[in-house]
Order: sequence, then C-alpha cells, then structure tokens
Amino acid sequence: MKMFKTKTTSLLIGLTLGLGAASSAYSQESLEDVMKARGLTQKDLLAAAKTYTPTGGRDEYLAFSSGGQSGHVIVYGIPSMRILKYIGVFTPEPWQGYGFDDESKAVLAQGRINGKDIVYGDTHHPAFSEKEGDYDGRYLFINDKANPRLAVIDLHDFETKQIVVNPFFKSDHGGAFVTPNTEYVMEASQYAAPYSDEFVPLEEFNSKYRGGVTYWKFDDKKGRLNPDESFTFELPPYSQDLSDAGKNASYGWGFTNSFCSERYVGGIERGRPPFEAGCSQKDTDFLHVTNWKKAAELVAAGKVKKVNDAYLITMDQAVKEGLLYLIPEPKSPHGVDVSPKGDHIIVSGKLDSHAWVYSWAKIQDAIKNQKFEAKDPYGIPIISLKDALHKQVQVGLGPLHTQYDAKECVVYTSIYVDSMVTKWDYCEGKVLDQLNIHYNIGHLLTMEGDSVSPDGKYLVSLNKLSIDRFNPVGPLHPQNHQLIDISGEKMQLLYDMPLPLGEPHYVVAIKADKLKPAVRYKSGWDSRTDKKHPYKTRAGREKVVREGNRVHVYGTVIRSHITPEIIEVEEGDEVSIHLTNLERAQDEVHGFAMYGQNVQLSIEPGKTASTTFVADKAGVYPYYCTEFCSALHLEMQGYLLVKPKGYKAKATDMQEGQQYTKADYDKQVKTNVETQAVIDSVVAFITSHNYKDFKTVVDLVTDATDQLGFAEEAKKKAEDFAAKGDYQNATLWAGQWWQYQVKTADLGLRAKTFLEENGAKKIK
Ligand code: K7E
Ligand code: CUA
Repeated sequence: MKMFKTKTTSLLIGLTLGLGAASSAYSQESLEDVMKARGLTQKDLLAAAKTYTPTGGRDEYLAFSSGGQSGHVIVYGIPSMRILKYIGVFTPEPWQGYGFDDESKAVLAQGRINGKDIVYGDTHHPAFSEKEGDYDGRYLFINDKANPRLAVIDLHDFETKQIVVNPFFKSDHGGAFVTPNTEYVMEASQYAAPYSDEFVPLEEFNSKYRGGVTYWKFDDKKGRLNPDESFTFELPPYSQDLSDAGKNASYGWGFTNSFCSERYVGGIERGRPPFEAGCSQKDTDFLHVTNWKKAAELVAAGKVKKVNDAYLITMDQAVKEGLLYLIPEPKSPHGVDVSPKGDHIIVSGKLDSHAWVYSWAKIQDAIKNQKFEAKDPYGIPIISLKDALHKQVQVGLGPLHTQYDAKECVVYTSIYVDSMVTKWDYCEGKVLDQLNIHYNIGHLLTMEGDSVSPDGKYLVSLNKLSIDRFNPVGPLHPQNHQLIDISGEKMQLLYDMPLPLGEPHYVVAIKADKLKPAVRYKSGWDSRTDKKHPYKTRAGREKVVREGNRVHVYGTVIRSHITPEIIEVEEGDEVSIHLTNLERAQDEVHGFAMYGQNVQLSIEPGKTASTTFVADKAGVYPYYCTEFCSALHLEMQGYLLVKPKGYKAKATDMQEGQQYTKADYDKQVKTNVETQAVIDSVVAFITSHNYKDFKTVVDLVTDATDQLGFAEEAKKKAEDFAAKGDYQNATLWAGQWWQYQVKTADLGLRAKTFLEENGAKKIK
C-alpha cells in the first residue's frame, strides 16, 4: 500500500517511477538448476511446499507465543512461520507507544509490586478465552513467573488491557489456564513463600510458607479479571508447577502438579546439599485436584473469609468441604494436560521415562467412596496411585509436555533429554512414532491442542536455544521453533524458525478465521480502557487549556501535520499533550516523538493518545511523526517552546526564508486547477459505481471528503490574501491547498483501485 501511495503521489507530482527490471539470480533457471545450486533434495522441496506462503498469502493458524524474559507476546503465522507482531505486555514497547503514552503507563502501573514499577515479565503460558471448551478468539491471558501477575490481551486490537498482581504469591508458574467458559483463569504459585510481605525465617518453612492456586474471575462483559470475585486455594509448600482446567467429564475441577513435595530447603553456603538434591529424593510428587465449581458456590454464599483483601480457602476448609485431593505423580513432574473429553489427565516426570495417564472416572470413584491411602502432613486426603492410574507408558527420557491430536487417543509428548517428540496412544498405551528434533525441546503445541476439539495438522517443537542451527550471532543464541507436519502416520519435520526475543515457554495456536481484529478505533478512543477518551479532539477544535501551571494540549494528527505545530509553555509547567488521529484509512497510523522527554506515541486511526511530562528545563524541543505516513511525512513536525520564567518576546515577525511574488502564486494556482481536474475525474468514477457497498471505500471516501474540505478552506485563505495583494501568504496557503488536494487524490485513487480490483458495478 505504501508503494502504491508513493506511486500515485509521484504521478501527481509529475515524476515517473523507474521500475527497474526485476532480476533474481534464479529467475532464468529451472527448478532442477535451483535445487542443484542450493543443494536441495526432493524431500526439502516437499517440505518447502508445505510451509511456503506466496506473497499476499495468509496463514491458516495464528500462534501466540510467550516472549519469555522479554515480557512480550509474539504472534506468528502457521505454516509460514512468519512473525506478525510483538505485543507489549509486561515490558514497554516503544513502537506501540506501550509504556510511553499515559494510557498504557496506567496498565503497566497496575502491575506494580510493593509500590515498585516492574517493567519486565518472565512470561510462560499464554491461554485463549474459551466458550464451551473451544477457543472463541476474544482474549488471550498470559502469566509472569518472576512477579506473580496475569495480563489480559484483547484480541480485537491485540493490546494489553489489564495486569493483576496475585495477592498472596511471590512467584507463579501454573498460569494462565482457562476454564471451559472462561469463568476463571488459573494461576498457581511456584516457589513457596509467606503470604504476607513480612520477613519469615526459612526455619518456619513448613508452618508459614505456602503454595496455592488462584482462580481469577473473568468478567465477560467488561473483558477484565475481577479480583473482588476471585479466590485462592491455600496449598502446602510443595512447589506447585503447571495447571490445567478440567473439561467435559472433569468440568468444574482443576489440576495442578508439584515438584518438591519433600519441602526441602537448600543452603549450599550453610553446608546443606542444594535444592536440586533435596527436591528430587522421593519417587513421587503430588497432583493437586481442586474443585473450583463448588469453591465458587462457597464464595458466593459468603462462606469464605478474606485475607490480604482477597478470598482465601484455607486447607482446613478445603478438606472439610471436599474441595481438595492429592494423587501421587511421577518424580519431578512437569506438564499436566487434560484430554479433550476431560476423561484422562497426562502427567510426565522430568526424571522418569514414563508418561502417566490418570483416569478421571477412577479418581471420581475414589472421591465418591472416600477411599484414600493416607493424609499428607496438612491433612489433605491422598488418593492412591492404583486408584487413579489408567496407564504408564514409556515415552523417552525426560518427558515434559503433552498435546492432543484431532485423532482420538493420539498425543504428542516432548522429550527433553532425548530431544525428541513421541507420538503415542494413551488409550492403548503404545508408542506410534518418534521424531528427533533439533535440541532440548520444552513445550510443543498442536493446532488448538488445548481445546475440546484439537485440529492436529501441525505441531511446533519449541526448542531451547539453537546451537549450530543458524548463522552465529554471538554467545546468546536464538530459540528454535520447528514446524512439524502431523497430518500423516509419520511426523515430518518441515522448517526451522529462529525466535530471538527471550525464551518462549509455551505457545497456543488458533484458527485464523476465529479472530476478528479491528482495523481502526472509534473516533477519539482510549484503547486501554476501551472507552471514549476524555481528551478526544475533533478537527478544528484543537486548543490549549491552562490552569495554573497545568497545561493540556488538545491536538489532532492527520496527514501530514500535527495540530498544534507550535506549543508554548513555561519552565516548570506540567504538560499533557493529547493527540487524536482523525483518519479512517487503515494504514494512516501516526507516531509522535519529542526530543529529550522520553515521549513516543503510536496513534492509530481513531485513537487518542496522551503524554504527560514536566517541562522542567527551558529550551527548544522539536517533535515529529515517527511513522512514514505520506510523502510529506518528514514535514509532519513541530516545536515545543519551553520559555524561561518571565520571558518577554523580542522579535515580532517570523523570519521568512523565501519571498513569493504574484508569479509564484499564479503558478501554484495553475497546478491546483489541474490537480482538481484529476480529483473530479476520480470522484466521477467512484460515484458512478456502487462504492457504498464497500466499507473500505466508504472509509477512504470519508477521509478524502475531509481532506477536500480542508482544501476548500485553504483555497479561500489563499484567495483572500491574494485579493489584499499579500502574495507571500497567498502563495503559502495555495501550497497548503495543493497539499490537501494531493491527499484527496491519493485517497480517491486508492478507492478507485479498490473498486476496480473488487468488481464494483457501474450504476446508471
Ligand atoms: Cu515447561 Cu514454564 Cu511450561 Cu518452560 S515451562 S518449558
Ligand atoms: Cu504522520 Cu509521518
């Protein structure tokens, strides 16, 4: 589109673009020649054909990857493996203005811990919102392991809307996992810690340190988590790990495993064996089974007390009400994954070579018959392994995570130590296929693999680091996501994609057509609160309002100027600049950067974005648009003048760099008249077609009509000055008149091309 815009504008200016003959090294050769030159096999070609997406092509699935330590979410397409977006979540992201405009600073501020700004996150597990267990494409949730927080991303604009801080935990790993109708989002703690912020000696670990799992209530109407209706299960200090929500048969329940039920506390410097030794002594750890449905009823009935201003279901209460059970699971388990029907739960132990398949029917029976083998030191009933286990299957050394296939009973488990993916049947308990992947696989994902109806088709192996795989770029290697075709009996490796932005732990993928992202905001929109912005400004209503030393600038941006272009304040003023993008055309995003004030906004069509700072030092501060939005983009600029206190202006007139005469004015007017003829012909074409049937065209025409209105105003000013013989101002306004015409024509030509390419009909 940008190419096209440049082209039409250039045509108008009278330049011709030299389209050099496209030449590529292989263009004259046959497929065989290329294969030989690049050393490709038939198998490579087949793999390439399955992932290659020609220009303009779209992907069937969109993957949302944790950005690991970057605190972002990475969006890429499958099968092309092309990266489409980084979403700023826990970490500022300047391009999107995230963490720079006032609106998103408020979102990041929700994630403060003990009053401290935490501006990164260690993101692990993204999860889609669900309806009846299927992804509905509306929201994405992701956790921050380092600082126990959850974030809500709205998939209507791919922006982070909310961050909540866990009221009890000091770390979290078992989040985000969503219940089948997004009633709750699960977040389990990892490293046990006291629930208060006070100092508690490690000697009191068993009695005062706690784990837990929080069920965050999701308010579907508001699209936000509601801390007031959320609740937490107090759990023993067992280092809870991953979670998953029950579905179908196991609806209403949640599962959370743990890896250090020894409750061992290391201390190398005290002469104690390290954590790793003490935490892997026992042959089994515990799977925690929690009943959130019944817990929610207790909360609603006012039977749960608040601690730290949040509902806490103590272990005593949970045991008494029958909400909490433990089941032994393999040594140092990692993943816990509930099957699509909810009738089986697969857990793998990092230090075991088996995956353990639990039967939900058996577990339910044990609970119903109150058949327990013992109680743990906190009085929680333990269901014996034989009363819960369906099968143990040897899948390889260091199994971690499991994903479900579209075919019943078929799953894929990541095998960390053996660097492998094992495809196996959990009903029969037999291995079906194994594929060596590049290196140290962590999670893996299948298409819609967490839902009640997985699609199978592709699998992505998320490998840790990527030694020897790509061109070396220094000691810190990118990660390697490997695309695997799982549509047949045998898995087939297709493609490697380096991901150089933190260590993504988990990725979820959704059918692309389930997403309905907007292309613009409603006019004057605060994208973070999803409400009309209090400083929304319309064209012609720009103003500066001062109250004492508080200055509010109500500004607008439209191709290709920022209004106001000159902002004058006094040293010490607290300045807020609110900018509304007046455009509707999809690609008319404008940026706003200013010297020395840490200001960088992204103002997409319709959005209002604000920046607030103290102008504490007198001086000259240029500002400009940071997106190449039009041919006159570089001219989209202005000055903030911070005047010293009590400053009196000396010079009265602006110094003009160039003087204009009547001849200059006449020449400009002649150009404008010719340009108007072009506009008229485009308008005639559009209005003679059924353009109103095309939303895109209607938007372009609306923008074009705005620009033409501005052109009329500028034309009038030019003519008034000419009538007074002021050819300086007359010429300048005639020039602005032409600028508006060019923008009108540009938009009009884009509308015309759209109509031609989309089969618009001529109306008589
Ligand atoms: Cu296995 Cu955090 Cu799910 Cu890393 S986690 S791999
Ligand atoms: Cu607006 Cu560049």
